Amino acid sequence: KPNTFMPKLAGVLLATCMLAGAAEARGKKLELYPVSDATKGTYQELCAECHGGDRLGGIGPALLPESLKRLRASAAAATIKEGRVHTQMPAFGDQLNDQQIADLVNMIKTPLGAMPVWGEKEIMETRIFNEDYKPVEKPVYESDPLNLFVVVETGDHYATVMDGDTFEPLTRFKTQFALHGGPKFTPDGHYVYFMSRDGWITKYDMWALKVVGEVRGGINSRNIALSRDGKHIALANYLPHSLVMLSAEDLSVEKIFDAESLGGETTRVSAVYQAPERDSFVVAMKDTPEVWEVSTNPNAEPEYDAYVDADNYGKDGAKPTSEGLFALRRIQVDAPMDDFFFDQSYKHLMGSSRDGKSGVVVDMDEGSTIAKIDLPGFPHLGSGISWEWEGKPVMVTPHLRESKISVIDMSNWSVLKTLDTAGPGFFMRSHENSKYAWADVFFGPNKDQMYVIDKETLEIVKTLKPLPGKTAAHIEFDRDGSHAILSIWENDGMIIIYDAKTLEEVKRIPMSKPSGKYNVWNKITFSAGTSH
Ligand code: DHE
Repeated sequence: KPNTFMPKLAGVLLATCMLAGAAEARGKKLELYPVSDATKGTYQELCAECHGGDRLGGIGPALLPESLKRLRASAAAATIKEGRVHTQMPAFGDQLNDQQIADLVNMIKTPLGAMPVWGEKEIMETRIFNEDYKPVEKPVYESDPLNLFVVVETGDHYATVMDGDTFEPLTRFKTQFALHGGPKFTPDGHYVYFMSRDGWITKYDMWALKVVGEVRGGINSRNIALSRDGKHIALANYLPHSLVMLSAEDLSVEKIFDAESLGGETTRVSAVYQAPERDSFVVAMKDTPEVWEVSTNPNAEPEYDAYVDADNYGKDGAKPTSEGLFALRRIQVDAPMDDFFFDQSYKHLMGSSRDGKSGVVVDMDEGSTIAKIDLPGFPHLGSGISWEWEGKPVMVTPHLRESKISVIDMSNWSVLKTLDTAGPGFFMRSHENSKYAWADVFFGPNKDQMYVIDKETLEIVKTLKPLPGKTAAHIEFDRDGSHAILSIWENDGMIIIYDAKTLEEVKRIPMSKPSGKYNVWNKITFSAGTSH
């Protein structure tokens, strides 16, 4: 049974013919060809034990096109040939020739013939608890439990828990392979939940500093959210097309929504977010023009599906389709929306169009689109942050494909200002107590730069280059906003702590590709300076 308490054969089967790799590198689609019986045999003989006979994963990760999208065929080939460091993926270069490796890459990049079944039974069979874990009455350390940081290190698949006052690590533990998205803390900061792209959810006790248990809720997953009361976990899946509700207490399945539009069209689920002010989850659908709101209030009023009886929507005579806990409300939008940003009241949702050219604002109470914003260059709304500027709220977002940062006036949903940068960015952060917002350059030759923006003048006031040539990304603040922590995104990377006022460096701590850092206080208070 796959679990993180046993040594893992995690590693991605890799590989490919150099030609195919070069084609992919140039952005061309990989030309797939039929998988031969010989290749299927090789897979069963050498790969299936760790990655599953069905390629859905086991002690090693899933080997499906959805899971391997970010891995070039040439890199996949190299992994098969040479193995992968920090994992137990062995090298097969002595047993397989280049063509056999290319054939294996072709196989793992080929979609499964049918949607894998991953229902309650399959999920529950993966659930496992840590026998070494014992609940504790109070934290086993002296540090302020609400000023701890969790640092996710995707270089070697570990996480570090760090004291936010002394910046001393308290512990470091093995995680599932390829965690993605922010870990989610319970409202009291006692527990935190991590998610891996292969759908594993890990419950961790921040007081005992121990893993509690794990469950695999999906085959290829996007992110998780925790309900306002900390009792329910929602998991957004690409594979299968589902939204899974789990008990945060014991990780058991509470409900599975098949992701389908009212018209019956199936869809991948892009992401799920907690809307604390609304006591609900808000869900982004990748392929259908709907936004879902799922109530986390057991006493939620009945909800009515608009198409059931459009004229009587919500009135006497219309048939309720759901009520109470997990009541589902569907909001129809013009086109599927990808990435979400919410204002602090969670009344307004901003989504980006899939072509990356515009932002759409939805009034969540009315369930209708109230504005469209021209925002070319793939705005990364999920990293957007907001603050008050000259008496009105502004939202500031990096762009994934253009070298700019956009400032949006949220009082009339117009672009107030555009800041030019030296490359597209990914993450932004600020803190209520800081006069600065930080934004990275994530792509291109200037990915070693980090901008500091004055929140009053809306100007870049400083460009930091902590380690020339090395990606500087993702900032998080400590609880009182007096320090900003930056990641150097390299396998032999580090975090760098800055005085948030003087912008002077305070400390460097080596870490293995610290992809994100999460401060308990900033996360549980839904600070406006952090992505939610
Ligand atoms: Fe992420 C958060 C989607 C690629 C690192 N990313 C999120 C969230 C979403 C998202 C919806 C918010 C989830 C949450 O925190 O609950 N990410 C996507 C994509 O659609 C995209 C562009 C393509 C994909 O492959 O899924 C994508 N993301 C990446 C990466 O390539 C990154 C840089 C490396 C990685 O680890 O995969 C990456 N994403 C992150 C991180 C967060 C994140 C570190 C959490 C940010 C935070 O501070 O909260």
